[in-house]
Amino acid sequence: RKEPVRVLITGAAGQIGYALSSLVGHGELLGKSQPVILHLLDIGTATEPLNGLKLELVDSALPLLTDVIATTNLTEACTGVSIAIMVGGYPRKTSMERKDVMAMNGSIYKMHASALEKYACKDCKVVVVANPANTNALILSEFASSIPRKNITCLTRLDHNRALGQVAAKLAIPVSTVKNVTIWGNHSSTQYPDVNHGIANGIGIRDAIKDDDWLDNEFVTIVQQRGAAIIKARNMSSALSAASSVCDHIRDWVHGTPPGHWVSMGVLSDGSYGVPEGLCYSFPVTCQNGDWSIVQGLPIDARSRHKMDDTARELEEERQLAREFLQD
Ligand code: NAX
Repeated sequence: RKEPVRVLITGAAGQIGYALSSLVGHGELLGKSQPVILHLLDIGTATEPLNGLKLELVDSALPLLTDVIATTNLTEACTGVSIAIMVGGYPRKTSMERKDVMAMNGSIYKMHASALEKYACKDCKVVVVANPANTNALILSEFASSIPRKNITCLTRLDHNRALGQVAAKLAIPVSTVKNVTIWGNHSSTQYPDVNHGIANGIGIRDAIKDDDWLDNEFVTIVQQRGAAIIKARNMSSALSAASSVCDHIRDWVHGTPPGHWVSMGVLSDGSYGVPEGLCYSFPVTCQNGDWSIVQGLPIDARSRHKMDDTARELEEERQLAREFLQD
């Protein structure tokens, strides 16, 4: 039997944490043969639901779940973890843009960064889910400088999966036959869901759908606004799909992407595709041996260039706001 891996979920008493901890216990994060010890962190006001979650996990009798540590102590939560899933923070409510929640979350991410730096494994892989996810990840990387920058990412896989789902629905084909869409940029309404290099049923998505107008307009808007549509429908933000996408993100990162497939991840830009260096920007990536690399050489047309630059500009503004806020 393999040694258990310690997995941290912050904000575990929230609605994503509720769905995610069960998926992790079922092996959706690290595979069906990898035992895990769940470290569930939340704040004092959430102590009761946090403990309730632990009771439910015990009652689920999950064979892969070696132990559950439910705590409001940041040091205990971070100690020895090699995967950190950062969900804790204030969720976006209807009519709130990500910038509105930035001030609330910036200071949390600074504090969590210091704790991870001190107590987590040195090669800990981090995915930030809490919004503004890209900028929280950037803050984390700046304040946890001993964790390799490559190990700090943010979740745009939900947007990627939403794009796959929309293409599959339009063509009435299984989602498993659609691949290689790309989410560029920010996990916000400026993100650019790009199908120009995507494949559906073995042919280019544009050739399969034969409706460039839909792909260039309605499709982009649906994907960009999907989070808002879920909030409108549920009166709560996405939880099940977010939890499922976190598992996809980490599993592909750790176990690798299948040959010929790429996925979208928010990673620190090395300047690829003219994206300003150091921004946490969503790119097309492949993963191998526990490392991601940006897919290189995709041709970018003028329309795409414009949208990629717009979302980069928003991230630069967020970075500036974060710097000002964290200096105060
Ligand atoms: P919830 O409000 O249900 O849960 C958040 C939890 O975080 C709460 O239990 C709260 O007590 C806890 N928390 C607050 N401050 C904390 C701290 N300092 N340390 C530890 N825990 C703390 O929100 P939920 O719906 O689960 O969403 C969580 C985050 O994910 C939000 O920021 C949300 O905007 C973001 N999302 C990001 C997505 C993405 O694709 N990147 C999609 C889904 C989601 O909207």
